[in-house]
Amino acid sequence: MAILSAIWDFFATYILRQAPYMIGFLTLLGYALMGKKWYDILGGTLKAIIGMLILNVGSGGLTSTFRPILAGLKDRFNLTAAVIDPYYGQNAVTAGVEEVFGKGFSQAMTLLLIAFIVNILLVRFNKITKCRTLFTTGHVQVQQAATAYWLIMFALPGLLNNDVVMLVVMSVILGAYWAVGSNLTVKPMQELTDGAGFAIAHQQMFGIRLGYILADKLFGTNGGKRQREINKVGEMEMPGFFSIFNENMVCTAILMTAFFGTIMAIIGKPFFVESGATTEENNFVMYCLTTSLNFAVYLAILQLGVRTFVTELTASFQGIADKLLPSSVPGVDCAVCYGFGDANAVTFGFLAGLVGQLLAIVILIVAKSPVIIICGFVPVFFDNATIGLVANEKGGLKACLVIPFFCGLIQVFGAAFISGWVGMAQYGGYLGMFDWDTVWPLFTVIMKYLGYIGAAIVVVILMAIPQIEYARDPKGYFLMTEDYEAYKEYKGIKD
Ligand code: ASC
Repeated sequence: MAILSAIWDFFATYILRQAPYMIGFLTLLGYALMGKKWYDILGGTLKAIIGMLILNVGSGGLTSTFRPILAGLKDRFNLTAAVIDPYYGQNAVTAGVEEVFGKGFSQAMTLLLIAFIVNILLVRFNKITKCRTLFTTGHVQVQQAATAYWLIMFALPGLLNNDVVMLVVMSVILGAYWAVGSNLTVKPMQELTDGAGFAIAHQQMFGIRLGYILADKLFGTNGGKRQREINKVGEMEMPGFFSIFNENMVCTAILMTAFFGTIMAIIGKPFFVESGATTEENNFVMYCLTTSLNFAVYLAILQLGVRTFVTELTASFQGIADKLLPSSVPGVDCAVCYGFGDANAVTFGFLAGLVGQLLAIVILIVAKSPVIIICGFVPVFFDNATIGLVANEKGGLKACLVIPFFCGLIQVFGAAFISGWVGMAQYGGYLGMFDWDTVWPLFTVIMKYLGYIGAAIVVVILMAIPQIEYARDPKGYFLMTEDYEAYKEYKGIKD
């Protein structure tokens, strides 16, 4: 028993919660189930792990470079503000959960494990549930389990009396959200990647589907019902000077230098010297330039990581889909889709979202809101870049700018509302990603006012979503993940 528990602990800590090893584990399992030779399994597994580690260098580099800059705005303007960022959010839970609810953080990790099992079961029985996606992004699951733990305890304080019931209720809700949310991204991702065979398992899954629908309805061809030329980023003829913007690295470099250069200039050199990011002797303009250019560098690294592991993961997952989880695809980090579609849409989506967030923050300050939010890099970049990329695919440049702009507003207002209401803002941060500023606050309101009936309603709403999608296209629904070429033929989609 002790050995089993040690193995389980090791698995939970070093595999399940570490995306590179989780992806590696799935690749290994998939290839083994396909009966591949041991050296092919080894090679594929290593490529999957290394690819994901490279992706982490890119996304980690972006976050560690640009997070302090945005957070610096808080100091520059002497704001007492909650930072919306998954890591600040997680710290807020660790710091406050004992004090507010008298419960330890470790239960949130138990919640993660049980919710993951719920996700597996929902996919295993997808003939009934219609859920096709397995969450594989462990670090995100930790952050979400922590936040859900707080929100649900706040909404249903009666659960505090019985740990077992509490964990069961929470796991069903969170596991259903993982399965249903990532399932919502299957269609947008299959279209974006021309059937690469993955979904997104991240923090803006409802946002992706909403962006996809709105981009099509408002800016696109409305499901093919309307003829409209959509001008996608990257497909437009840019005249003269503007033609250099077609090159992703150049475009990112120019725009980021303009934006971050301005923000850094506003914050001022002393802040960066004090925080140890640069020195008094170093030229500040050159420092700002290099920092801004690094944006393009990290994006390029991130895309290299995606190219390294995606094919391995999706090819090997076929073994899992054939033997263990029929018709399923892996749900992966949102950054994985940045290797597809138009890379400039990533940059435009992010900037439009940043403008939205900054405007919303100014509105909060002017309106003297009791909770002030400061944008964290992770929500403002990873949410809006992802939604922008999908919106561009469906509705072109206008969709890629307008939809993330509104997402930016919603993220700040949603986060201000929920983090103030549930008492997380005073611990300095909130998860703040799109779904957690929209769908989860809604769930929390429903549960707070309707109690256990509300919790049941939340689960019913979640479980109804894949059923509705299935009912609208029973023939194409599973075909989309099983055989995308056949699906395209059936739908009459041209290459
Ligand atoms: C998150 C989070 C990160 C990033 C990363 C994006 O939500 O916690 O570290 O997004 O997953 O690639």
